[in-house]
Amino acid sequence: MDAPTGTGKDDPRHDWRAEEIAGLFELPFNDLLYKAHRVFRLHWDVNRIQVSSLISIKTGGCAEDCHYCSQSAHFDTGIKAQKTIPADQVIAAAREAKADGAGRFCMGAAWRELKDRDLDSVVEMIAGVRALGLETCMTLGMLTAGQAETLKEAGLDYYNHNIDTSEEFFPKIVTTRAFDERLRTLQHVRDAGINICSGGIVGMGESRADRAGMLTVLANMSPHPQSVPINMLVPIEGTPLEGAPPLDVFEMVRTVAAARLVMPKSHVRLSAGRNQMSEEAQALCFFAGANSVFSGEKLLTAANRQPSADAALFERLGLKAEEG
Ligand code: SAM
Ligand code: DTB
Ligand code: SF4
Repeated sequence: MDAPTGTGKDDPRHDWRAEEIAGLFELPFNDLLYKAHRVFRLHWDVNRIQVSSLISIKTGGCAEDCHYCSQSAHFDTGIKAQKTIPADQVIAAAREAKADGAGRFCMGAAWRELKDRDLDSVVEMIAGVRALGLETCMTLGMLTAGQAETLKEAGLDYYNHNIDTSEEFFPKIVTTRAFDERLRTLQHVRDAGINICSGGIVGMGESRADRAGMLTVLANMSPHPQSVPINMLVPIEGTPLEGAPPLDVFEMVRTVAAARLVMPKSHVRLSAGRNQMSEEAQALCFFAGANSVFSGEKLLTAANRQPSADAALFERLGLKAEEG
């Protein structure tokens, strides 16, 4: 029996019920992967992968208490607060990332919200990175409607703002802001005409219902987020989640497959946690519908895969990087 999974080529659904998505997670693994891969093939060249490079433009000292994060000022993780990196250094890093094959350059700051005093330098970064022929992405915390418009005018292609988990589980993970505030910033980004990058984290002790709930919120956005990062928790010493029990990797694969099924035309990014995953598990994620990764030795503060290891893996799997 074929459940309605939004397979219409030109008409993705935005009316998912959480129970329907929870039902996808309950399918036998092979059935779920088969369904997801079929939808993947309908919409994408399954041998192409979008490659984003990540830089932390402002590290540490963040006012929020996200229980997974090395950069929160609330926890003693050994990450010291640093100043914002000057725009010319950020642009130089982007030039290197482009030479290494990245198509998109994602700039992240450990801010609760963007402050107007930082707007000029952020705008300079967007213009400089764009001039290199890279797609631009920023993740700077909460934005006002006016700030989102300014970023759009500067030429920002994507804004990353994750909902992280289900609305129900969210208060167990972050207490310094509300789930609704995340949605409000995403609305400002959407209204400004910037592409949305929004996803979450698995492996924080959430239930399947929470993973399904997170995907329900994302899949009922209209349009769907153009980019959906699925992060596997990288446990950070000193954070409340340092000892979170490791998630069965097949649950990560299932989350990627379900994301592919409910958001057929979005890039689904296999994000943080690749360094902790086997190459076989990553290949399963690529089969299930993941068609984007972060490249480079470092994420924001945590280690990522060696670029040479990624190049070898992509070669063995016949995956080619998308042009930026
Ligand atoms: N401060 C901004 C914000 O929170 O929107 C931007 C940077 S924040 C580090 C970007 C995202 O990275 C978070 O929303 C979370 O989903 C992910 N992330 C952070 N730390 C992580 C970890 N230890 N493991 C997995 N994902 C993580
Ligand atoms: C996203 O979803 N994952 C990236 C990016 N958006 C900004 C960040 C991952 C951070 C992993 C932990 C670290 O490096 O501190
Ligand atoms: Fe701050 Fe973002 Fe880390 Fe939360 S995830 S503590 S908002 S840097």
